Amino acid sequence: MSTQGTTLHRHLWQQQRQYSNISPELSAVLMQLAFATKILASEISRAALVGHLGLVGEKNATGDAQKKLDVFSNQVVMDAFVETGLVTAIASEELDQVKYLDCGSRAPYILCIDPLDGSSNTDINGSLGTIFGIYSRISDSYCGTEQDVLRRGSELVAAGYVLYGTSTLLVYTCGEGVHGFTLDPSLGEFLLSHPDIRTPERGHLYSANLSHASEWPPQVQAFIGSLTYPATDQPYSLRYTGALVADLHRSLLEGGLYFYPPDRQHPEGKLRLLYECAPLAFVMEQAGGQASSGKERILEIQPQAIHQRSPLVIGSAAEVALYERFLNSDDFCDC
Ligand code: AHM
Ligand code: MG
Repeated sequence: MSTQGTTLHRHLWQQQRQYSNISPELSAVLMQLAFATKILASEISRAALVGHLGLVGEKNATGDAQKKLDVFSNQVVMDAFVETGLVTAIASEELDQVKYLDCGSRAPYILCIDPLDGSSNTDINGSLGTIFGIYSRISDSYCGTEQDVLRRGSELVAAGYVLYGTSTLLVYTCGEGVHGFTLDPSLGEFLLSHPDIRTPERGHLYSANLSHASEWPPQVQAFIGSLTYPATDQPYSLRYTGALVADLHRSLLEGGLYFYPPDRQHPEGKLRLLYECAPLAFVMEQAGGQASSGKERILEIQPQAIHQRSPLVIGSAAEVALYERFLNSDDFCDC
């Protein structure tokens, strides 16, 4: 089948006809996200020209210094859903509390979002991302409740990310495979470029911030040793951009893994479960890979708070399983 010229809209229409779990409203949520991210792609590309680089001087809910582009991105996402009747609640990295929209509208979905992932890259023209997860509303209340938001990743109905790199790429899953769309800026359309993505069973790349290695458990240090000085195989190469979406995307296409274990500054891990770990875990599992905290499957973790953090190891099934074997082995610890 030729994929040339398949817009995101047409693809969703076709998927909707094929799979009953993809409702017209869910497609509409994905189209609104695509619209918001087109605005972000445009703004990111000219941020240096319009004074949108640098800090705003505030910290967000999880203590990170907010960039001007963080605040802008969050606002664009909020504006994309106000008065649509599609989304009743939004949990965002940039908001202290859950934002309830369109109370009483019976809006069917919940959105968990990191509007601008990798924001340390804004001022150096590095890769950035947006990560999103969508749940069906379960409460019957007027506005939706926090219980609608605090859900296991296994309940996600859709998830994905947008990578703002050399091109802008939207990758999503509704549980029926993983599909990628490249933004054609001349048309202003996301066009299908990566149908039915499958991640390789293993790879030869890993992504991690090794500056924290001395603070990681000895099992993780031993794991890195096994990648760098393997007994038989070729050594793994390190690739780390500082943007989870960009590193994850490389693992998705080429195999390998990304991991962010707990360290002194982040005893629970750095990455947030609801709007970073779980959506990307859903994508990775749908593509044939795995995602874990090291101890349990990310999609099985019940969140207790909207900004809850988790350790993350995500990527090819073989490497994630190997990481877990190391982490859970007594051979390398003082225990
Ligand atoms: P952010 O959402 O505030 O940008 O934080 C998440 C980012 C990830 O994209 C990236 O992999 C990681 O934090 C980088 O952290 P570090 O600078 O500690 O390596
Ligand atoms: Mg992030």
